[in-house]
Amino acid sequence: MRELYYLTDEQRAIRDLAREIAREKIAPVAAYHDETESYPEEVMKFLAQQGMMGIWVPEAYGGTDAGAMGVSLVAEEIAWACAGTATNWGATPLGGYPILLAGTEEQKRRYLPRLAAGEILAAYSLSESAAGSDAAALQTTAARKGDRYILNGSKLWCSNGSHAGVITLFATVDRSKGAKGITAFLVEPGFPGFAVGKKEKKMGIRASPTVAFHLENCEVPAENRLGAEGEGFKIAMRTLDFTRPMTGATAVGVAQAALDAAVGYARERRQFNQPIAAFQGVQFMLADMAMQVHGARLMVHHVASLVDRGAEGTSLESSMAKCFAADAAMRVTTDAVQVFGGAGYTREFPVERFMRDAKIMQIYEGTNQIQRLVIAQQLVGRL
Ligand code: COS
Repeated sequence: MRELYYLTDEQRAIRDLAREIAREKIAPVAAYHDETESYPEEVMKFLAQQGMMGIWVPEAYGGTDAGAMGVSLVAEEIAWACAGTATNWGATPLGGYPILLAGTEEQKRRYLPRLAAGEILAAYSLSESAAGSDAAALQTTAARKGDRYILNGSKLWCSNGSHAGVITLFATVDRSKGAKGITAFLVEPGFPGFAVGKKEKKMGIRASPTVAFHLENCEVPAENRLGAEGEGFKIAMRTLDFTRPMTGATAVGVAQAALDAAVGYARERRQFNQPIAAFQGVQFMLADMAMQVHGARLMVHHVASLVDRGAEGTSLESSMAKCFAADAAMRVTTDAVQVFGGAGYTREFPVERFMRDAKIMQIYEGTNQIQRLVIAQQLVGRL
């Protein structure tokens, strides 16, 4: 594929460094961490050493300020090698972006430099057992008591939550107010009353821990409230507008990896005295896969460039990019398994992992049904 002419030299340099790390350090251990469901500790440390944790952070707080495009480029490259590692990496911009959006100067100075350096990682905790797609229905409570808030409840499905030094966690100060009661807090795992709960056993992205949190009279200093009481839902949604393109980019990375593997295998594998790539049926599959990957990437880059130009209200383009890219990844990885035939169904080849990993892209950061709902609401309004 031809070079993407619209990238700046800086964006190309960031992408090329991420590509090198992904191919040399991450790809060789991806199958191991998938198989053993273990945390890629060394890889995460290396990403931090190479300055990859701070690309979304402004220079004033120690980052490289590469914006949504930088985040998308890096997410794609890491996901090409290991979608679980990309999820661990992406949890920090996801958990940290609310600080950029709504943090006080003091909060920014306290957390952003450490996040940029990779000294601590972040996570984002919105979901609960009864509040998945219906995020505003969350039940975890926060009650002000003097100079602190007391939080009670349980959160679910937090990516990289067990390894985060700060978690942007959403609770309600008044359940009767629905979305308008939701408030964001910066919770540290050492706060009294905070505990990490069970780690899910998952189909894919097994290098990424997905955990529950339990808050039992958890004490959060009032200075760790992010934004005003009741502003949390909007902070949560605006953050997702920023990070859904990153999820789309993760899906593009997995899809590109599946396409690369399928092309390589189709050229090598011989049946009926010729490489299977010589059959038009296989060629058409590969051509459709390539168009899906390319289209998804362009949608992701389009919304990333909108965000970086300071466009207001990118929900439509963010949801389109996330939804299209995730569906593309599911289709492309499924077809890659088909091109590999029986071999693709075994764990000797990576395409079955890509297919399992792609599935979560249609679910996390808002299911693709929720994305379609957001898109439709932008088209026809609220009826
Ligand atoms: N940016 C800013 N404000 C937003 C917003 C956005 N992208 N989306 C919604 N809001 C505001 C609305 O404008 C509304 O404000 P007002 O009451 O002042 O008008 C408020 O938030 C409530 O919005 P809405 O009524 O649309 O909320 P719903 O309860 O209907 O929920 C969906 C909206 C379904 C889109 C939301 O719950 C959602 O995204 N769910 C999926 C959650 C998710 O992605 N989970 C995974 C995340 S963890 S990785």
